[in-house]
Amino acid sequence: MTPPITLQQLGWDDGFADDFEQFEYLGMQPARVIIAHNNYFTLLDGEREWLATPAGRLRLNAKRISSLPVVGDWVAMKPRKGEEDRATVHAVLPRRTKFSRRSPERPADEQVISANIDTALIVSDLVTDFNVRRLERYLALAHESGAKPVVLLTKLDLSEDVEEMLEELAPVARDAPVHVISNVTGEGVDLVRQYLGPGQTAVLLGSSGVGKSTLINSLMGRERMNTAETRDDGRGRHTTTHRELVILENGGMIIDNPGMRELGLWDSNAGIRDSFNDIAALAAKCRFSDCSHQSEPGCAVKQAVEEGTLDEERFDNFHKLISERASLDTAREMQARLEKTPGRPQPNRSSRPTMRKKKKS
Ligand SMILES: Nc1nc2c(ncn2[C@@H]2O[C@H](COP(=O)(O)OP(=O)(O)OP(=O)(O)O)[C@@H](O)[C@H]2O)c(=O)[nH]1
Ligand SMILES: [Mg+2]
Ligand SMILES: [Zn+2]
Repeated sequence: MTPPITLQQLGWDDGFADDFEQFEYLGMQPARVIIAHNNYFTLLDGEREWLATPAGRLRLNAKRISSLPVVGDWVAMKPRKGEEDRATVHAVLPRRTKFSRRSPERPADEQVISANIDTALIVSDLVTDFNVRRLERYLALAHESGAKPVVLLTKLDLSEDVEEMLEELAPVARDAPVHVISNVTGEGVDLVRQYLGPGQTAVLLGSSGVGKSTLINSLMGRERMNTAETRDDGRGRHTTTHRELVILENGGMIIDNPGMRELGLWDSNAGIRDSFNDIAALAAKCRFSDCSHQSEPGCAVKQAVEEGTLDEERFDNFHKLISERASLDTAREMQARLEKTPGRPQPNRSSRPTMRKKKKS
């Protein structure tokens, strides 16, 4: 059991209280989602834990799966009569920040992974997982989320060419801080605590096996999370299977995630702009203001690639993310058109027949 924790310690403040006011009149109480299981959630309300499911109406009115609760969300809930520790979630309060990807199952839909996060800790190891192009992708998603992106490179104890990797990462991480850590020797782990002050929430993102759950154990000084067996290389198997918000002793909060294989960009204009601001600065010098940096004359971006001041692979990845963004727009347009076709079932709606309310005259 989690010890009693107040709403304020969970990050509740006047802004959330304002958003909640309308639900208070309806006899609801606020709570934060700390674990997302397949069909239910664990909530903390400042006093105790609840097992909760979304109300039928919330499910029904959620045009998109992204409107349903996720870990980190603040929700309006009501305890269920006659059922101990059970509650129903009636609404999700507006999210201040959210980390989203394109749903692997429904490519025209957004999948929100976690909400109300202050810091996105992007984790890679320095051994088998290190890949600057993938980190570039994570950084674009993190920039889009509204949270502060930070890169953590684990397994320092096993790596010999750290300097080389850091050099490769510097033009990609840009303003995002980069820390190297070892969960075995403990080196660098304390650096992570600066992002985990009381009431602050960080999320761990990264492939399976990079040591996300092990880092939580290092921070807590005990085996709080299940981690892969030491001999397991972590590939092809996910040790963590659900998303969970863990509360540290000092009151900081950290969300563990299963490793993500697919990381398709969702709304990413700001994310791409911010994480590729070096390319944006060059683009301002192109002869044509709408230059696509492909074959136009006077292209400052192409010139930088030719001169070697802009890494060609970074430039290629930038194009890849931009075209992914365009393909998402197409998928969404098609979905919108399908939804307008009469007689088509609406996506993500319950198959239960709805009783139509008579219009008040
Ligand atoms: N040598 C070394 N091993 C580490 C370090 N951090 C984690 N490991 C090991 O890496 C393996 C995977 O760690 P996990 O913490 O389970 O990885 P994860 O990122 O949580 O993986 P998923 O839950 O599958 O997403 C375990 O065997 C850990 O003991 C480190 O800094 N150094
Ligand atoms: Mg894990
Ligand atoms: Zn150009």
